[in-house]
Order: sequence, then C-alpha cells, then structure tokens
Amino acid sequence: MSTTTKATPDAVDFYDVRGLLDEEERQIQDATARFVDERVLPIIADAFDEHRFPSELIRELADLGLLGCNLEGYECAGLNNVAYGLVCQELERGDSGLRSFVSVQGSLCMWPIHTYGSEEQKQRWLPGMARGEIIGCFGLTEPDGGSDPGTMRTRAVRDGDDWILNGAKMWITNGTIADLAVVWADSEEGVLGFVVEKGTPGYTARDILKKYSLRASITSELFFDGVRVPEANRLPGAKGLGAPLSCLTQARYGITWGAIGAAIACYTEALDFTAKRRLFGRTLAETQTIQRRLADMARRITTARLLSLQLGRLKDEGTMHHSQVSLAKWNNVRAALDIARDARDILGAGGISIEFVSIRHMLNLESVITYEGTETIHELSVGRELTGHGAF
Ligand code: TGC
Ligand code: FAD
Repeated sequence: MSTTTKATPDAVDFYDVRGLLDEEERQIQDATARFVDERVLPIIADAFDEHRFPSELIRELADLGLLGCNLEGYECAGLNNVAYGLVCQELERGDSGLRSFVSVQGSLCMWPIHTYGSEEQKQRWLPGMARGEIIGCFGLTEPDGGSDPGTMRTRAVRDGDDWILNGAKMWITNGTIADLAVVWADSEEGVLGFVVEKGTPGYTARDILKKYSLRASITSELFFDGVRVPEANRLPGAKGLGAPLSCLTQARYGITWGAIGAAIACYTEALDFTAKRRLFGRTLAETQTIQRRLADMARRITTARLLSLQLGRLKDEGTMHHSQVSLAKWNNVRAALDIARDARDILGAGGISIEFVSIRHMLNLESVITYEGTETIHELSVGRELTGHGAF
C-alpha cells in the first residue's frame, strides 16, 4: 500500500504543474510575475481606459531580458521555450496588450531576422531589438482578409539592386511606433520577406482608433506606395508562404501560454469575490452553481497548463508540429475567453467596471481569439492534419 502524503491541491495550480518546472524556469516566472505585480497592474487599467500603450515599460522589459528571450546570441537571453511560455503567461496575467508587444517584437520580428536573415542583418538589428531600442512590427494581414494570406495583394517587383513595394497591411500591432516592419509581399519568386525601415519614402503608418479590445496596445495600418527597399533588406532565407506561417507558429506558441495568464487573473478574481459576497444568508462560494462554475474554470486552466507545458517540451526537443500549436491556441484561448465571460457575470454589475480585471481581459481575448489565426482556422488546421483534406 502507498503511504504517500496527500497534499491539498492549490486552487490556482491544481495539478502542481509548477512542480514540473526546473529551477531556472521557476526563477524566470517569478521575476516576470514580480514585474507584472509591481509595474504593470498598478497602471494597466488606466492605460486601457485611456487607449494608451504603456511604452514606458519597453525599457524595463528589455532590462529583464524578455525581448526575443528564447533566441540565442545577439544579446538575447537564450532561454528555453518553456521559460519563454511562462514569461508570456505572466505578462498576459497583466494584459494581453503587453504580451502582444513581446510576441510581436520577439516571435514575429526578431525570430524571422534570426532564422531567415543574413549575418549582417542579424548584427544590424537584433542587439538593438533585444535592448528595446529598435521596435518591430509584422505586416502580413491585408484589408481584404487575413485568414488567407496566400492571396495577398502587396507586391514586390525587382528593380536593379532594389525592390519596389506597393500595397497595404491592416491590423498591425506596434505599427506606428515601429522602427522597422517585417513585411511579406508576393513577387515573381513567390512570397518574400523584407525589412522596411521607418522613414523610407512611400512607407506610412496610421493608427486604428476607437478599438474596444486591446486598448493598451497599438494597432495600425501600413501603406506602401512605391517603396524602394534595397536587396540588403530582403530576408534571404525566406521563400514562399511557409516563411511567414512559420513565424506565426512561434507567436501562437506563446499565445497558448499567455491565455492561461489571462484566465488565471479572471478565475482568481471570481474565487476571491465569491468567498466574500453574501447573498441569501451565505457566501456565493457556498452555492452549488458557483462551485460548479469555479470547478469548471479550474479544470480548464489545469488542462491548458498541461497542454502548453507538453507543447513547450516538444518545442525544446525540436519535434513540435504546427498543428499541435493550432490545437493548443484554439483550446487555451477558447478556455480563457469563456472563463473571462463567466467571471464577469459572477461579479454581477461590478463586473462591467474597469475596477475589476475580468471585463478588460474579456474584451482583450476577443482579439486574441481572432488574431494569429481565428478559432475556425485552427479547428480546420487540426481537421486537415487528421483527415489529410484541406477544407478551408
Ligand atoms: P499551406 O499550403 O497550408 O502552407 C504553405 C506552406 O507553409 C507550411 N505551413 C506552416 N509552416 C509553419 N507553421 C505553420 N503554422 C504552417 N502552416 C502551413 C505548409 O506546410 C506549406 O509548406 P510547403 O513547404 O508545403 O510549401 O497554406 P494555405 O494557403 O493552405 O493556408 C493555410 C492556413 C489557412 C492555415 C494559413 O493561411 C493560416 O494560418 N491562416 C491564418 C493567418 C494568420 O494567422 N494570420 C496572423 C497574422 S499575424 C497576427 O495576427 C499577429 S497578432 C499580434 C500578436 O501576436 O500578439
Ligand atoms: P477574415 O479572414 O476576413 O475572417 C472573417 C471570418 O471568417 C472569421 O470568423 C473567420 O474565422 C471566418 N473564416 C475564415 N475562413 C473560413 C473558412 N474557410 N470557413 C469558415 N469560416 C472562415 N495581423 C498581422 O499581420 N500583424 C499583426 O501584428 C496583427 N495584429 C493584430 C492585432 C489585433 C488587435 C487584431 C484584432 C488583429 C491583428 N492582426 C495582425 C490581424 C489578424 O491576424 C487577422 O484579423 C486574422 O488573421 C483574421 O483575419 P480577418 O480579420 O481579415 O478576418
């Protein structure tokens, strides 16, 4: 007979997933959590209310080594992918906009330069990006539809040693604050990737205003009107649609973890509220309905944690497949959005106030479930993997 001691499960980490982390991974999670508690949570509700990205945090994110933190060399921290995931989880416990900033900078801009760039390009941009001195944005989505980037209309035409870019990109995170844009354009050679620098004649960016989601994040339109880009700014290793899609895999991986953080923020708020709110002579926590709802949140958070951790271990081993990322992005973001909506309801009328975090996360997650591949796109990606039939 087993004599193992039975520890009471932790309400937030019911299966002790933290126990599966190594010491370095825990330290990185704790350092990021401290930053979020001390520097993000005190200001983020106001930033969201004011529709303002808290750019004053960029340097601190860089000083903590969080920009491009899972890349090797070029002043990047060289963390493993589980540690990178934990960083995303903690940042998104603060706000999806902050995690978005880090995803775009690290996974969508630094990663393609690191993976597809020449040595000269890496030396030129990556250290400054890791230090937060050069900000990037990633232009793939176009006004006519983001789910099918293979039909992009932005065009690159060769002209001697240069390329001429014409077209537009839509819904681009960090667009107006970016010093460089990683831009994907179709050409006679198929889809190619370019680094377009701020100030290049013909390249302009404009903010998309009055969003009701991701208000503490900048979202922009990019315009390319006869933009002359030197061959030295083309990413030489990026050929075909697979190149931008491979960047999405990196960012989607981080989002699977980030969604857990947003879900935890809403769940803990509901847990705390129901312990205190007395109605009909007892606390809400003593009612069957509330217990079932909280139990369901705990179940979904626990499942999401285990999914992302195993995904991270596969990524670190080099065996992760992009359809596995699709399943986790779909599952975890759906779980987080449902939890945020349910937590908002449990808080009653107070739940519509920015004094509580749940409505802010709920509104943010409406973007998170759409960007980086909508829920439908991820369901169909898994479906294609299972059946061999593309049904997009
Ligand atoms: P398809 O034939 O499937 O693919 C073309 C080539 O790419 C390969 N591939 C991938 N590689 C890596 N990762 C992935 N996720 C990949 N998906 C496909 C594929 O194997 C193929 O390679 P090869 O060598 O055979 O040529 O292309 P398709 O045109 O059928 O499209 C498939 C589909 C619908 C899944 C794809 O277009 C898609 O993912 N659409 C969604 C677009 C999207 O997610 N856009 C996001 C824009 S960025 C953003 O939202 C940033 S938000 C800010 C933040 O992150 O915080
Ligand atoms: P569409 O592709 O037009 O889809 C509309 C609807 O049709 C969706 O519900 C979709 O699921 C559904 N649909 C699509 N295909 C099918 C099908 N075959 N069958 C059934 N239904 C289908 N993009 C970037 O490139 N860079 C960024 O930095 C970036 N940041 C973003 C930030 C925010 C806040 C937001 C909201 C978006 C951002 N995006 C970015 C764009 C994002 O990736 C796209 O919004 C997303 O890919 C969906 O494209 P779309 O909005 O054009 O919707």
